[in-house]
Amino acid sequence: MAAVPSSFATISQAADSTTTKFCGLRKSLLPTSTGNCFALPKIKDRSRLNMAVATDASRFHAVPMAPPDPILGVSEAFRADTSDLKLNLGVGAYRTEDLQPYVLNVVKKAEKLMLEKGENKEYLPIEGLAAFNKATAELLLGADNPVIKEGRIATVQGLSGTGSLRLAAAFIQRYLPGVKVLISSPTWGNHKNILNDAGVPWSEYRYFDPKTVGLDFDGMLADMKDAPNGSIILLHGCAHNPTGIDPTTEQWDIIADVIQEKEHIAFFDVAYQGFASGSLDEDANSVRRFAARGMELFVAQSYSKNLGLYAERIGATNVITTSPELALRIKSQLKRLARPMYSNPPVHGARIVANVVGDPALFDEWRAEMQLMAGRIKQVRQKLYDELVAKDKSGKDWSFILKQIGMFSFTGLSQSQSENMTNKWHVYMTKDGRISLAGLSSAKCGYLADAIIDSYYNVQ
Ligand code: PLA
Repeated sequence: MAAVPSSFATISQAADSTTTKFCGLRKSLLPTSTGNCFALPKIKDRSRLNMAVATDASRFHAVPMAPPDPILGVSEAFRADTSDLKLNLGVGAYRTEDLQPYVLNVVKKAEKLMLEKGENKEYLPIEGLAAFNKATAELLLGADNPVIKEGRIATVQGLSGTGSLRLAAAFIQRYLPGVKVLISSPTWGNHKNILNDAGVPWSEYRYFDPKTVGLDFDGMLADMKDAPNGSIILLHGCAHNPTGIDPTTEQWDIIADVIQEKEHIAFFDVAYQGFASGSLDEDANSVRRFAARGMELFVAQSYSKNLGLYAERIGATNVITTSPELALRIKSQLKRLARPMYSNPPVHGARIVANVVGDPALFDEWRAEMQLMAGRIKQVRQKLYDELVAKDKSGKDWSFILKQIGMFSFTGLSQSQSENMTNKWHVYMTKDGRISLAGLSSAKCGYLADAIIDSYYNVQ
């Protein structure tokens, strides 16, 4: 393969992180609004200081109340509702047909093995558990992928998808300063928070077309072409959240063409591998096609959904680059960024993943359980569609629900309609009209269809 110039060519091997000098905040990164920071009161003379102490003893009195999180705040509101009818379709968390949380059998088996082995609780290295890092890269790319064989990947265990995205964002902020990340409109809301907090500039590319309830492919390509050369394009590897609309394989290839022409870097968020189609390999198709072209990539992975390890916070940051030597340098810098943020990652989830992926029998069982979960979601998707078509006599085309992929359905309900779903029907969902089908049972599909039809036709 011809030598490809790397976007990371100027990165040097990290020195021991304890000797790193950090020069302080750049002025441009200091918070400018009071929305998510607090301002210390300006106290000019001592009498005012005394009064301030007397009336409000806290130095934090200017801290404003933050709004509830648009997704996790929904679960808080759900917990507070005492109605028997209540249904939590907010957060994307898999429930059984009885609407109970589900711990995978393979996870229980792996944990039993771990207990029997009497594993210790020593610190992991900064980059995480070696067996996990190997397993996660292989799961993403396939074990015999040239990227792995040639050592062109830097993998660091992360704090699930969110933490792994955040680490990649910190790397971008430090080594590609000022480079803009383009995110889809709409996208998972936390992408914006992550980039904002990392001090990474971003803008949006068109993605969803409300008219066709499908992909605005031309708009997406046009916005990528319009972006400054060398931008970073954040893509959902599969099961786009919140729309449930993924590009086709042909469209992925065209997206890759544009990214290469423009010397952009693709940044994949892979939070649902195996959950979209039920197949780990199929759901990694987008990333693998890009990697096969020799493109440099960021990939954040999560095991929250596909292994049901939500609270274990296990995932990975991967950077695919052009040479093994550069991969080592990049990894050293990822470690240097991780050390002052959280020092080293938690071990439990990493051991579960390493055990499940590393044991052929457990691995097969995992795949079967994943297909079961993905299959149940497909079933309720179909049932919801059937109920809507049977109950809605207006002839509205609800088939978009069947075309969407993954955990969610993007219903097209407006904010006030979504509020009606919650206030009148006790159906908890995000205000952008997204419902998590992973939190729906077949038994509740009829009730949900009634709620959607009422909200759609009776609320402006
Ligand atoms: N990326 C995307 C696209 C996601 O949807 C989520 C989770 C994550 C990353 C991060 O998940 P993790 O940190 O748990 O690995 N989105 C959820 C939960 C399921 C959430 O908002 O935190 C959602 O309901 O959208």
